[in-house]
Amino acid sequence: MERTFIIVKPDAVQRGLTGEIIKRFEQRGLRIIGMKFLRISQSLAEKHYAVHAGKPFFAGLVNYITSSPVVVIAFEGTNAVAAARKTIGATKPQESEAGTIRGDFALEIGRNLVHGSDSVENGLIEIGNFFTEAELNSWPRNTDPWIFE
Ligand code: DAT
Ligand code: MG
Repeated sequence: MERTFIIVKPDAVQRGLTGEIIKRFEQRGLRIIGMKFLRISQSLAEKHYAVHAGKPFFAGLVNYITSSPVVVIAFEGTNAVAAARKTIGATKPQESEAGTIRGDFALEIGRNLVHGSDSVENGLIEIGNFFTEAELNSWPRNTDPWIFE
């Protein structure tokens, strides 16, 4: 079962979109296996976005993601990484399709509401950065046979 890591970013929490965003992944069929509400530290933000270190937008990105609390979620499901990315929409909200989270609720790249892992490998690394093994529960959901073939 594939895993992916989601951040409901500060703008989404501030705008009261936390429930709306979690709902979209849940109704897609992804199974929550870990979730918490926290303020991301400077060092954790720099670790999470290490691939973007040195880019012109890096400082602003770290500043944004640490600016107020977020909700972090680990999800499980078939093709969880690609499914979540599709549900999130393109990085630049002006290119995000209507019906995606960013296409429905965002206008600017620096306020794009949600993070989703871009590969299975990175998903596992990101989950490991935010959760201990004890905080993750891969549980049998009663609806699983109606979502996973
Ligand atoms: P995504 O969040 O869709 O995975 P990404 O990993 O390429 O996108 O970049 C991480 C975040 O960094 C993205 O959500 C917004 C910001 N970002 C990316 N490219 C940017 C750019 N050219 N200008 C400003 N912010 C950018
Ligand atoms: Mg990314």
